[in-house]
Amino acid sequence: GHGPVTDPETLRLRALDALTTARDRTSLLTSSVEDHELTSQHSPLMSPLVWDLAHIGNQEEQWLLRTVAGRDAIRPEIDSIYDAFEHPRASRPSLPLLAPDEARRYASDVRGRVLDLLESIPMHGRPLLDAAFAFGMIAQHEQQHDETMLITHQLRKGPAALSAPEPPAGDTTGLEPEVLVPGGPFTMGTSTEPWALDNERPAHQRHVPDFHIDTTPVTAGAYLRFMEDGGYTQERWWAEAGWQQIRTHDIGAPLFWHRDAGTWLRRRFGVVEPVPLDEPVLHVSWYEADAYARWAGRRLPTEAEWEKAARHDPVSGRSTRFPWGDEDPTPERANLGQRHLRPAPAGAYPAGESPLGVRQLTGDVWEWTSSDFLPYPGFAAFPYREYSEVFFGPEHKVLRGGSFAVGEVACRGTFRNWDLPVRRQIFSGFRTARDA
Ligand code: AVJ
Ligand code: FE
Repeated sequence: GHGPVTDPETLRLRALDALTTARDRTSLLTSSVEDHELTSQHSPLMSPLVWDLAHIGNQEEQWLLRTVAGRDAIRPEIDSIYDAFEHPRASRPSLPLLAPDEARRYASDVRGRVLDLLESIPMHGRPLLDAAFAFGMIAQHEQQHDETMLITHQLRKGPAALSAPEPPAGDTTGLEPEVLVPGGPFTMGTSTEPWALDNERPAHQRHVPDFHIDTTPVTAGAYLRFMEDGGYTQERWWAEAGWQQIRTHDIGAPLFWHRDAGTWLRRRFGVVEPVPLDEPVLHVSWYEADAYARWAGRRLPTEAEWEKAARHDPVSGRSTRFPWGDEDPTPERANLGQRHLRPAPAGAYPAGESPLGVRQLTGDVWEWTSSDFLPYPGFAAFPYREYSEVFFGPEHKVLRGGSFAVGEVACRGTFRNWDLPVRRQIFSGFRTARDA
């Protein structure tokens, strides 16, 4: 269930569960390869995995032990090494990083002290403590780095280190290709979700005119038709900067795809397999998504359109927490939490559809929107400017919905992700829309 929980024991259990779930995943991602692979650089786009591990511990120490509990630093000399703003990812392998066993010991030392703190600290009285916010924020931070580490695993060369069961089957028979979302106001963002981050706040009214949106994310098969129709060779489909990027870097397919004897193959966590045509297309940039949409005679949805499709209940007029309602995600509703290491085919998760019948808005793939990452009216940075505020502006595009790699605690109908429009290593796909 949900609703404003105030009982401190319930809040403690929720925080404990979220922190423990995140740490289980972190442990798996950092123990499934040899230690020398934790310290090496798999891609200049990413940190060595051991940096993420100690950064997770360092953020937890800074927020929960120092800021919330007022403790002194355990290892003050390491703060600057794990400050994401001081060192670009490409330079992190040359920093004096904690070795894998030291990083593991540090993160678990911090965690032990945090769990002691959680047992005794009040769950109200300061904004950081209200509804255990700081603990929820730190669990989300760890899950976000677990997704980052999964991207590093995907970029890593060599035999598979991770495996997972297949996601449920998809079925689009009987599904209309698109859904009409009726125009009118809806509530965007939230002022009540206890662990919502600053950029999701506050709730406010938006007027969105009638529009149509795809029932499912765009599939690899549909994307292949764009490619076969010369999508990558015709400038007319491309934003100017996107055309520059694909020409400069000789891009002609999604990242991790290659052609072999006339068949398109893709590499996924160390396994090469034929591109599954019914799966949402993955690892495309905003420019590729935008070009496909134009070729299809359509456009990307705005962020407000996406959120209205995902949250607006036309019967009650209310915005729900998720497409299916207010209940937390379950394995029947959404592909989340790295439970499967791929998106489910289009049409999967009928139990997760929106009231208007839009599927797979939560989980599977991050969905590019046409919108720049901007603050909502009334935005206030909390608790630090470097989470969202410093990234607002036209250089970042918003992604919505969450991928199969996103932890449940870091996923809501209001959750906002953002990245540069050239990014392709992230678990990004899209769906298209059109004016009614
Ligand atoms: C919200 C996913 C863009 O990974 O850069 C992690 C999350 N912020 N540590 C990122 C984040 C600080 C952030 N994104
Ligand atoms: Fe971080």
